[in-house]
Amino acid sequence: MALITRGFGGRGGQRDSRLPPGQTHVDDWPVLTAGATPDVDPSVWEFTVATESGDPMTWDWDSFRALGMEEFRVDIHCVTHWSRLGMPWRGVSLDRVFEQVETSYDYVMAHSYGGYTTNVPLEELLGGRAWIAFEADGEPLEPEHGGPARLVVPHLYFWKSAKWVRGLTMMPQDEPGFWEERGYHLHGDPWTEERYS
Ligand SMILES: Nc1nc2c(c(=O)[nH]1)N[C@H]1C(S)=C(S)[C@@H](COP(=O)(O)O)O[C@H]1N2
Ligand SMILES: [Mo]
Repeated sequence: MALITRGFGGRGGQRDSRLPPGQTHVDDWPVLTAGATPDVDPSVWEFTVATESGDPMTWDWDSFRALGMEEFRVDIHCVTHWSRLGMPWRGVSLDRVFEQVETSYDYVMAHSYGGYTTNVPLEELLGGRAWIAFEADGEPLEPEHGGPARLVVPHLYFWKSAKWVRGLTMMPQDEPGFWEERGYHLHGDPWTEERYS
């Protein structure tokens, strides 16, 4: 039986169908951070969702994780052309969060400790497609990878997966976050190469 190493199919002329156009598979996990790594202790970590009601919802470490931790295995795609395939994670689905949130707004700005922001349409955070992750590769998230908690939206380029996430703000219209203001695509679908605008 012939064994094909996944991700190196290009050599044999057969490309891994899990790789979006222009992406190369890596086995390591590069760190990409604009600025310093903030030091966020679980004892002070909070997650806040702000809506048009003016009365934000806030969870602490234990109450947020009690919303329901699940395991998920996904591929991640960085706009700088690397992808990691089949990564195991643990976290809380944003479906669990939005079961508790009342809003008529359709867009979300994710906010991080340290000031990073990124925008995502609400619909794309629902339907089992986005999580607040606490573990990756079977270990608590390293600080450099966004520990103690990060957003993971694997069907969009990885810059949408805000590290050190602290909350979400609902918005009536789509607005650019940190990288989107600096030329990255407002949406960021890797399959249609929405890299830059
Ligand atoms: N808070 C924060 N989140 C962030 C970033 C950042 O600089 N700050 N970089 C983004 C980018 S551009 C990428 S590719 C991924 C990288 O995540 P990693 O360092 O865990 O690979 O995080 C995204 N989330
Ligand atoms: Mo990135």
